[in-house]
Amino acid sequence: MTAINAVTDYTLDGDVGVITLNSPPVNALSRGVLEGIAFGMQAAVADPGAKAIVLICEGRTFIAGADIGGLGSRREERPIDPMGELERSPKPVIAAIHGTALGGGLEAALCCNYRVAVPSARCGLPEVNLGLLPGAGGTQRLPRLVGPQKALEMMTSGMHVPARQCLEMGVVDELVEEGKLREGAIAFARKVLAENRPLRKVRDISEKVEAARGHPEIFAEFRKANARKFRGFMAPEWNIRCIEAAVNQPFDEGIKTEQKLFRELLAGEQSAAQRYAFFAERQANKIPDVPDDTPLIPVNSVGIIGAGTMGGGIAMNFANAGIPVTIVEVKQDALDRGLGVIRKNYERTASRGGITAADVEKRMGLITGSLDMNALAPVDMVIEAVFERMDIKKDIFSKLDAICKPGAILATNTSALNIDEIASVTKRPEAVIGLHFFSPANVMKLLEVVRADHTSKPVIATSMKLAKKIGKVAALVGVCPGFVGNRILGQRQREAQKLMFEGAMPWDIDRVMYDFGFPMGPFAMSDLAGLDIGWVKENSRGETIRDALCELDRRGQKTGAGYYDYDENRVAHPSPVTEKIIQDFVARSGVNARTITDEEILERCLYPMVNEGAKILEEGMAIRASDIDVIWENGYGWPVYRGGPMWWGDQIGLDKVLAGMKKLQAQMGDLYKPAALLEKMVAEGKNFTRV
Ligand code: T1G
Repeated sequence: MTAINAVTDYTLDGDVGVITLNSPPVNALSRGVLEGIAFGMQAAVADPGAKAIVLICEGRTFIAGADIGGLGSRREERPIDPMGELERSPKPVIAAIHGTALGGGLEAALCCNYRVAVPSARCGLPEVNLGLLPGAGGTQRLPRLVGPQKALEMMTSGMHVPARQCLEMGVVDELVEEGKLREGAIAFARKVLAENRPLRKVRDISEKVEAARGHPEIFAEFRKANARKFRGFMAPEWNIRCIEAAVNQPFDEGIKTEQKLFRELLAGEQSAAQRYAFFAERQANKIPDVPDDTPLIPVNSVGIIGAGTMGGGIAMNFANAGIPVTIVEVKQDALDRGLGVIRKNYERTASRGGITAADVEKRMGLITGSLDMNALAPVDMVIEAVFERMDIKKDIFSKLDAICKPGAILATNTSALNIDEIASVTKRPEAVIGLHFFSPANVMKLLEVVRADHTSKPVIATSMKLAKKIGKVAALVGVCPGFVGNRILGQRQREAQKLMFEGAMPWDIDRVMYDFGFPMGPFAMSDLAGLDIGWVKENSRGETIRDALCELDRRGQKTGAGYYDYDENRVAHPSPVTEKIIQDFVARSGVNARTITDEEILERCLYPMVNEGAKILEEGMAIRASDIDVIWENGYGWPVYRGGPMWWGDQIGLDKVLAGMKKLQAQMGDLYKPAALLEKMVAEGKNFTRV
């Protein structure tokens, strides 16, 4: 065995030279890995005993892409050409794939003559999720292997394709036995030699791209079908343009196009924000006083109290992860209804091909209904998801305390109530934690894990790990009104309401939020959710615009009218009825309505969010600014290409945010008082997220 460098070694196994990379955690294409490939290839090519070459990785995965943290940093180093060394080899080169061959990792594999993989492996070009595109030839090679349509789907979604599908598409040439990748790859190399197979280069395979030449409709139709999903993002369009180049330009010209468009994205604000978001999501799992080796509590069974919208959605998360769930209701009809909704959700997913009918039955089989809380005695964790009333929650937790086994975690899904108060009725406050799911709980990625005063470190560590297991993005927050996400949302909602009394119409405010990149604005959201949440007809006195609308039975989309009028296709239209109601309210309030610019609407809605984030950090209700950004991207639709409220505040300039808050404070009082931390950051020339 020859050490090529610190992360690469070369061995001759019979007549096959094996280059092995070992650079934890994911064999990312650091300078060392790149040199390891280049110099390892030179050694293998020079080795007379090697008739074929295998490129393989130790650890959890084949190369999972470029070293994202190092992207964009300029370093003057000796030029090397690892991809060229692979592709120009005079001996057959076989990539041996396990784990996830992603981005530059798959691109390296595509420079090899052949690729083998274990069935559990997955391949993808997910650069789009980082606001980028494959910058090492993948945009030109992948379409040549799989055709432009599949390349469009893979590269603009960033999907990880399972090995079996990769085999069917031609990305992988053979599946080898699980756990025997090295042997399988060497055997495949020997087969290539024995059959005297050609030194096939992906760059020379042109049938599929030539067949697409002269059919611009492939791209036009794809763009049209995905316009809504790609709205505001640059990277999907730039990926599409590279695939068009693969179809219409010779390979080397296409590479030049790829390089040009890659550099444009890498230099842009969107990719900087999306690469920040990638690390922010992973940083959120790191809790300074809860070390990685904190013992975990096994959670192999879960109880849910409440089979309503939230309880049902939460239950699905665990069934999806193969964890048995007992869901408890108080009445049979509520339980039956809840289980029926779960089944319907699964069947809808199956009808779209997302899961199979067998998956539906398997997951439903993991969910047991009960009317008896004692059924929760053996479970490892209970999540309470009932009405937001403290008396009801206290009653439930005192019962759970008596029923559940020692060591069971008692979690509440409350979105705002004080978890310390809930914990106070139990003898095990150390086992009480908040797991704040977002509706629909089986869809929304965000989970706010709420640490109460006495919550133990094992319970926190277990909850954070469990979040990842059920496919959630978790952030640890503290006990305060609205925790972090809703507390910041309250700032935006208040300003939106106030702007209506100053002359802005709901559709003006929604448009500004939509154009900023949110999926929809606050008023469209309210119409979707229903204006009558918490509204009681008998007590309604028309004191607010919402009351006035509900009293006219304008309770949102479900009644065909709310802030907006909805046509038969549920398309929202500004409503003269709503406009009149608002104008009457404004007239009665004595305020002189004025024209409010889009810029003022944006600042009024977003600056107080940044300021509230600063207060949250001051109070220790979030560990770091990027956790706040993770929460707002994954729970409230903040556009990931804008990084999150705290990243955005840095981008705008905290001095500008501070000046804006001071101006509002001077005009409208201390509600807009700048956070001390915001003042401090500006005084010290610091920012929240830029490292
Ligand atoms: N670069 C640097 N660090 C990375 C990394 C990467 N590509 N991928 C993962 N990590 C770190 C991550 O920060 C974490 O660190 C640890 O590895 C485990 O990750 C030229 C330009 C591979 C599916 O986009 O999708 O190639 O927190 O917690 O859930 O065209 O990581 O432990 O300190 O996510 O098992 C393209 C990104 C790059 C893949 C594993 N590649 N990574 O998921 O573990 S751009 C990607 C992932 C590119 C070329 C272009 C996932 C994973 P720490 P993890 P996981």
